[in-house]
Amino acid sequence: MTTFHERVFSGVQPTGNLHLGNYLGAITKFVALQNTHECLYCVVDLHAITVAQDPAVLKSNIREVTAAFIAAGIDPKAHIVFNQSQVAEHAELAWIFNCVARMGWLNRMTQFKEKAGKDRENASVGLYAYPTLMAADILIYRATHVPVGEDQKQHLELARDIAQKFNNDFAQSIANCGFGEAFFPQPEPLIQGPATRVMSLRDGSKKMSKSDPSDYSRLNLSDDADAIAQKIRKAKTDPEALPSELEGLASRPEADNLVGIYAALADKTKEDVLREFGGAQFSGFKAALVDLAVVKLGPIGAEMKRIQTDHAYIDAVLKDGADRARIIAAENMRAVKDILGFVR
Ligand code: AQP
Repeated sequence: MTTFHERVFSGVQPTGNLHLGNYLGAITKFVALQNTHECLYCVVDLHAITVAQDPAVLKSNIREVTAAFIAAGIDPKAHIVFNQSQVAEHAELAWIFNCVARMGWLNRMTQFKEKAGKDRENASVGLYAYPTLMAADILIYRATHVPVGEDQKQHLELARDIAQKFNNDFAQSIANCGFGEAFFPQPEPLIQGPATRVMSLRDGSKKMSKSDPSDYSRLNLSDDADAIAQKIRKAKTDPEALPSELEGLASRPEADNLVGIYAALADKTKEDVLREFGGAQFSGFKAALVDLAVVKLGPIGAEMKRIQTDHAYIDAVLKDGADRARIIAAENMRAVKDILGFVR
């Protein structure tokens, strides 16, 4: 068995409206992993252009995500923070993975079906091939661990399938090039805690998402205390009091969602929250949630806005991160070319 150096990679798309789901499902995990792993955190701008983007807005969104990373506690000196388009090897390896992945695998991807909707003929080829680029993002660094929200689980499984097929298809060449039994690791998804799938505040059956037309469906990281309070107060609930046991949330998606959000923000389990609030009416629970959310999110939002205005600083962080990422990516790309038999 080949053993791989443990390395974390993950990304966030610069598509605006960065929200609580992105924060609890991904960014808080990014922050925690810095203590135990070497980490690369990427603003995945090549993924963003799989749907139409206004160039000026895209630039601003790239800086917004970078500012959010730093405001949340990611240290761009100790780890690597960069935007994907500055490291050409992501796209280069993605092409190779397009030739490894099978049409049947991509045809099963539910995110493409959801995002393309009924107008599939008009979706970009990039939207369809999105998961092979995501596999390349991870595997160009031979990353072993990938913190993501639950919605990315299927894409991570595809990345594992691609890694395995590459290792199998080129097994002889991988050994001949001195890499032992496998060149790529099987990247492990890290999907843990009470908020791996934060739901819309307006509809407990829909994921909280950047593209929801209703701003009341999500808490944006840029929301101030008033907006946070208003959105939580207006969040959809049911008429029952909160249960004392987890089973009592089973068919109550909105209640389950708010309890999960509270638990994640308080760094507790849902059981802990229900022990504290079981029997309480939503009015009281929502007031406690507002206080907690304002304390936890308010300072991050304010810091994000402050950092975001300093373009020179952010752009320097991204350039420095890209320069360091490129060193790892270029070395792995050279190895892939040798394995494939390209002349270089
Ligand atoms: N609702 C969510 N709950 C938990 N985690 C979530 N993530 C996204 N939404 C939730 C996680 O955040 C990370 C970055 O996501 P992304 O920027 O790559 O893109 P996304 O999943 O397309 O974001 P949205 O908000 O869902 O956008 P749209 O509206 O375009 O569909 C990922 O780790 C993701 O799992």
